[in-house]
Amino acid sequence: MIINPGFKAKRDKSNRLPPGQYETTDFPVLSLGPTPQISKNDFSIKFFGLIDKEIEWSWEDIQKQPIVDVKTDIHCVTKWSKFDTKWQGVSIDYIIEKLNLKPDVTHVIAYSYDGYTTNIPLSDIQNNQAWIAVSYDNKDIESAHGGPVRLLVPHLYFWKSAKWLRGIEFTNQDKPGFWETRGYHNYGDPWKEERYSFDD
Ligand SMILES: Nc1nc2c(c(=O)[nH]1)N[C@H]1C(S)=C(S)[C@@H](COP(=O)(O)O)O[C@H]1N2
Ligand SMILES: [Mo]
Repeated sequence: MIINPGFKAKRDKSNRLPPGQYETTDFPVLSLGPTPQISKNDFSIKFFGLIDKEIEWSWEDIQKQPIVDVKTDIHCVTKWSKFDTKWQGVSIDYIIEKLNLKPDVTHVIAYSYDGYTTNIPLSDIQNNQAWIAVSYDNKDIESAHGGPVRLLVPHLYFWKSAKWLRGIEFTNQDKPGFWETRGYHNYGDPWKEERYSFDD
């Protein structure tokens, strides 16, 4: 039997480090520009696209949704990995249940307050793989790390986890985002080292 090495490593707790990564214990900040300051009062997030009815939540609305704890390793394409980061957030599964997606949805596009976008296949944000994070270690997410609300998709390189999230579109078209149109890999699996588009 041939075992995919990435698959094996993912399940082997003694090897949590994807190829080419090193472990860091601090939390580096990686942003393409200045940190936008979005107050909780001004914040809202919209879910739109190929769905029955759009949902728009204020910060207060999000607090009324089921918020779960997520403990996960994260992997940045610049080669740092951080183990056991602790977030609190709303599962995308829960949001998808409410939205009633059209059957032709294949991708989601995350939109951020700084103009950043990123594309993710629908199947990668389903089944307990992605969250709308509202706090980090039970404290507000620092602005530099994407507060008030960021996307968390930890099984892909961290550039897919859009900071300062303001919307998620459900679409039947793949729309490569900020980094994906600038040479980063379209999918970004850390276990396969899908860093740049020539890593195919
Ligand atoms: N809106 C937005 N989201 C973003 C970015 C950004 O510049 N803008 N940078 C991405 C990149 S390249 C990485 S590695 C992570 C970094 O998150 P951190 O600053 O909390 O470590 O956020 C991702 N999300
Ligand atoms: Mo990154």
